[in-house]
Order: sequence, then structure tokens, then C-alpha cells
Amino acid sequence: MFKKILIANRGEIALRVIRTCREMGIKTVAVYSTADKDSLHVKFADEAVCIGKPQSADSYLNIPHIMAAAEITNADAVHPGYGFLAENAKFSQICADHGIKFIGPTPEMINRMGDKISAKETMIKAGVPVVPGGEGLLESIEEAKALAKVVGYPVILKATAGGGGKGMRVVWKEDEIEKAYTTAKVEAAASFKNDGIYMEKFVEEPRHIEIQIAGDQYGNVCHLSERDCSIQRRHQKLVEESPSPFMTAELRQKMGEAAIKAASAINYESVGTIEFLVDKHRNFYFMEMNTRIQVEHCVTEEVVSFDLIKEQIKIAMGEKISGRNYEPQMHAIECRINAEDPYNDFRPSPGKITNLHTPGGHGVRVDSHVYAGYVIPPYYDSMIGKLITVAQTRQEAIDTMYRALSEYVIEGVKTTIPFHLQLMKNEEFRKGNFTTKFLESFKMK
Ligand code: MV4
Repeated sequence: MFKKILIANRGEIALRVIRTCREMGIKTVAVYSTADKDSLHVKFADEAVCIGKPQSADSYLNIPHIMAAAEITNADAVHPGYGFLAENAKFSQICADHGIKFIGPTPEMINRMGDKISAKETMIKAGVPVVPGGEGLLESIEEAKALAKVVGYPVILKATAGGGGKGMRVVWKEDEIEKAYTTAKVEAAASFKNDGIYMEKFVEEPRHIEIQIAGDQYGNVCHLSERDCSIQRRHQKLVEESPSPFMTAELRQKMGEAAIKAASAINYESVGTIEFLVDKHRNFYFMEMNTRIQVEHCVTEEVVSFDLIKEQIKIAMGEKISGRNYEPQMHAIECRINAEDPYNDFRPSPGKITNLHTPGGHGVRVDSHVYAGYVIPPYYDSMIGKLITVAQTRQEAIDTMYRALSEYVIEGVKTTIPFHLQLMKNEEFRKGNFTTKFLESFKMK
């Protein structure tokens, strides 16, 4: 049993973890940068330790400072949240070396999935569908040209150390490949200190559908259905929902089975997500595995009535999972409320929240760390919170979302609320007719 958990994160996810710890009777330690001294996670935790200056590298990414905070407070375990150190194999290893349980996967599991070529090889061996393409790293422009002829244009070049969209190049015809190969390699080297790239067939206008899974220390793995995350802008998700409007019982069965195979292949322990690309014919392909709790975990919680943070902590304590899969019983939608100006290319808008009114009522959940008078620091991501609605049907969840967005008052900073209000009234969105390209043509009125 954990008596005390240190939360190596900030913002809404730190608060989210503290809330579950409270319910489980586990004491909490917050860590914070000097920019976050007035944050709610500091006030809500049982103890709080300042770990450095505002820049993430000096605080939330500073492993020695976080380990020192864990040791002086005598924490049994560390919850990394998402972002920051959540998928840092070195941090997971250092926690283990210090006898502090990292609430997440082992360093080996993080590394297996962190390198995209290695992840893809693992999936092929496990019988999980992957996008057709080359096996392993590209060694030369000539090899890239020859391979593209076999795979067929369009193709996509991806960084093996990448993920989340960085360092990718789509190539439509042979005369573009030389430049794409060179720029992808340079970008990969600059972003990841690893210039390895590989090739896949480019899947046009896909949907992004991911399967939530959980695995315990005894080899049991289950899935908790899907989330549709196709509403993204420059690889930033803005809206997520479950179930996916594109899902069928048959596809869920197949994708769920594939996700379980994927996680079982690495004996995955903790909660995690298998991301898939789904084409218009409902062919699906493994894209990446996220070895962490995700921002959008709440929509799954709402449709399967499950506290994923509690499950994650119980798994880390060595408890067994039930082993059965979970189907959506409701429909949930999440809108990310960011301090960004949707009328101005979603430009960040940090600053003081001068007035705040949070929506409520039937079917409404708000996960947020802000309050009236709170200053959103410019150093971290711009998320103010997440608004989640749940209802028996998608139409009702959308209508509740529109109503809740209309009640939300955030003054002092620009927010994404006007964008979400317009999206909830968009006919194609309401019909469930969208792919990852949807927002490219969406215009604010
Ligand atoms: C792709 C693809 C099409 N074909 N791979 C984007 C993030 C990274 N995880 C992989 N991504 C993509 N990989 C093949 N073979 C299209 C994307 C993609 C994308 C995927 C999910 C959600 C939004 C996206 C936006 C642009 C491109």
C-alpha cells in the first residue's frame, strides 16, 4: 500500500491525481516551480516542495530536484501525470533505483514504444496491423526512392525518435523525395538528437482513433473502448469523444483485440493508449503507443464509469485488474479550454483570469486548476481546463456541451470557448463527418 504519493506535475492533472489520492486515503506531495506558488495543486496537496525556477528544465523536468523532494517527504511513489517526465525512461529507472515506485511502465516498456521503428517491429511480430512501408531505417536517398516505388506514392517520412507529428514529411511524387529526405533528417536531428527516419504509405484523410488499455503486473490486459481524437490542429487535440461516431461493434471488437495484443506483446503494466489511423474503409493501422495517462482520459472514465487514475495507482500497488473489457454505456465529449485566441491563429494568451464562472448541472464535468485571480504563467502549456459532458446519445452530449460552453465565463484572457461553441453548431461535426483534416478548412465566423 502507498501511504504517500508525490505528483511530479502541475495544473489540472496534478489536481486530478490529488483528488483520487484523497478518496483512496493516500497522502500527497505537490512539487512546484516559483511561477506556480499560488497554484491549487500546491494548496490541495498535504505537503508541497518548491523544486526550482519557472522554466520546465529547472523544475518539472529537473530529476535531481524531484528525487530530493521525494526523499525529504518520504514518498513511496511518484505519479508523473502527462507531459514533462511521464514518458522519460531514465526517470522511471531512477525512481526504481531509489526504491520509489514510478506509477507507470518500466523503463524497458517506455523505450520499446518510444523508438517508433522498434515499436512497429514489435507490433508486426504481435500480429497488430501497421501501415505498409519499409522495414527499419532509411540509409540513403536512393534507397528511399526505390522503396517509394514499391510502396507507391504518396508516402510519408517519419523520425524514429519522433511522435506527435514532429519531423514528418509527406511526399507525393519522386521529384520531391530528395528534399523531403534531407529536411526530415535535419529536423529529426535538431528535434531529437537522432536523425533516423523511416517510410510508410501515406494514409489520406484518416481518423485518429485510440484504444485505452490497462495491464497489470500479472500479464492481464483489458481495453476500455476507444476515443476519437480526429479534431486536432497542428497535432494539438482540441476535442475528444467516446464512443467514436465512426465506430461499429465489429470494428471495436477488432481494434480492441489488436490493442490488447499490442500491450501484451511488451507485458505492459499500467494504463496506456494504442493510437490507430483508421481509413475510410475502416482499415486500421497501429500508429503509436502512449505509455502514460492522457489528457483525454476523462471521456473514457465517463462512458465506462471508471476512475483511471485509481486503476493506475492500484496496478502500481500490485493489484490485479478484473481482466474483462469495457464497452461505452454513455456518450462523452471533451473540449479543451486553452488560453489561446481562436480568432488569431490560436495564439497563446497567458495572463490573469479576472473573472470566472464555471458551468455545472446535469452531465457536466470540469477538470481545471484555475480560479478567479489566477495568473496563467507563460512558461507551460496553455490549457485552462477541460469541459466534459456526458449523455445517453451523441446529440445530447453535444447539446449539453453547447449549453455548458455558453455558461462558461473566463475574463482577462482569450480562450478557445468561441471556437468550441461554433464547432458544436457545425453540421458536419454534428453528423460525425470528420477526419484529421477537418480543422484545416474550418473557419471562425
Ligand atoms: C500518418 C498519417 C498518414 N499516413 N502516417 C501525425 C502524428 C504522428 N503520430 C503520426 N501522424 C500521422 N501519421 C501515415 N502513414 C497522418 C498523420 C497525421 C495525423 C495523425 C493523427 C492525427 C492528426 C494528424 C494530422 C496530420 C497527420
